Amino acid sequence: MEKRSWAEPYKIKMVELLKMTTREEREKAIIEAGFNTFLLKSDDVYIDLLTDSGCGAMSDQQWSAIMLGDESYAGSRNFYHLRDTIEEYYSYKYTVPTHQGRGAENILSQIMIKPGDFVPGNMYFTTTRLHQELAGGTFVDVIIDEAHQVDSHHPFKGNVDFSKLNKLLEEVGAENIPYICIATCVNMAGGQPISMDNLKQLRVWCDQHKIVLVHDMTRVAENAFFIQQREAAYAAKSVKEIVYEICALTDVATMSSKKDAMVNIGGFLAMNDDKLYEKACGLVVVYEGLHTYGGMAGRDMEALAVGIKESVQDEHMHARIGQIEYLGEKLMAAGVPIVQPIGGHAVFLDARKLLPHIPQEQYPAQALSAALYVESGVRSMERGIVSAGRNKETGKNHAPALELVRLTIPRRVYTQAHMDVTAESVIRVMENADKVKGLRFTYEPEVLRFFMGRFEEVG
Ligand code: P61
Repeated sequence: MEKRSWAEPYKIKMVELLKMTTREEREKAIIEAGFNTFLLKSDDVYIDLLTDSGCGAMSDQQWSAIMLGDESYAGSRNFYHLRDTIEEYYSYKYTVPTHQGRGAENILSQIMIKPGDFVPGNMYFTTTRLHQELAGGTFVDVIIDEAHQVDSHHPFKGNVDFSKLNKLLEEVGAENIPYICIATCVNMAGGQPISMDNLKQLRVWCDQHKIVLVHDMTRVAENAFFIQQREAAYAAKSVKEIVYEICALTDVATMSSKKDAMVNIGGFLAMNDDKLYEKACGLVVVYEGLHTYGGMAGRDMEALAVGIKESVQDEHMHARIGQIEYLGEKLMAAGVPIVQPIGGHAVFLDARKLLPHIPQEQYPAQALSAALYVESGVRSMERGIVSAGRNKETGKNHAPALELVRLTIPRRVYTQAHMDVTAESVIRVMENADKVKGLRFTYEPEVLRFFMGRFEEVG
């Protein structure tokens, strides 16, 4: 009975057939892909846990919305529906659509950051930090220490450490901090939430120092669910109410709609300040498209408006997080080291513990991710030293404490049996861990090297 408690609040109407491959085929494919799962062809993948981005299953309501696309160049009715939905569900008054999250990050960074600025945040995210750096800023990590510890059971590892934030303020002054960027359900920490209490304190801090509070709301509904489960004052509130309250505490939002909101493509920048909106409109026409479509088709804006409504339903979120916990608990029961508590969008394997014989400079998480693919056709993503890249000043590798492999669960796509197969595959790799070899770069791109970098085995 317990196992079924998170059963999905939907049934399957259409399926996509998967190709099964042999071990020999996968060994060949991973060498051709330079031991980088981003470079595999999806046809060679059985269970695709690379990401939860843009690969969720849309509902019949969303597919119907696609047929209501108004593809007028200017003033599409789908834009107005989307704008009103964002205000209703997320509180933000002005919306600038973008092709995806990083489009919004680009515009925001260019408008708000001047060279020499510092931008604090609750752990780095790859594209977010890069856009801050391209605008001349420096990212500063102000997340609590527990977020960097795999074994810490802190219920809100996404929280901000105010001593770190105040130290930065003293060192550089409020005039050099254009904003603080807070992610809900922090991706690189393992999908870990920030508490409402911490966010409220942050609101006070921002008001005190007149610093803008930016919200990376890519996974806000997942964060809201954890607040409902873990923060006593919110136990009786709906995910929808909590989502609204989180957003209303912040000034500006960047969104990759490809995650929580379950569309295949899309994003937006949203805000309440009319001056900022004016500036954003000035830039969106340069990089994305007219301010009433940004980088999106009318049909995609319509599907997004529907996706937003579906994403905040309690029963949806219960099943969503339930599935991730199911996989995580199965792995823990078999002794597989994973990030605790189990997070919002993925289960994160601890590559340091799984492959203690591979030093971090030989990219253990990259090697583990490749080995898991060869074992069973399950595709995962490295989230360790390769993803962290190099320090922009010194050129040295960032060496993060977290050396992880992310098993990311797309929304409404895979079944419990797929989770079982995934767990069995990870366990088999763990049993043969000593056979996994370290890697070295054969091609290292200058930025976001994890996307297209290539490797070979060491020794
Ligand atoms: C992901 F390997 N995430 O998790 P865009 N903020 C946050 C995200 O999670 C995010 C973006 C902004 C992806 C896709 C991806 O290093 C990587 O719509 C919290 O992807 O532009 C995206 O939104 C950017 C995978 C992005 C990566 C960067 O799989």
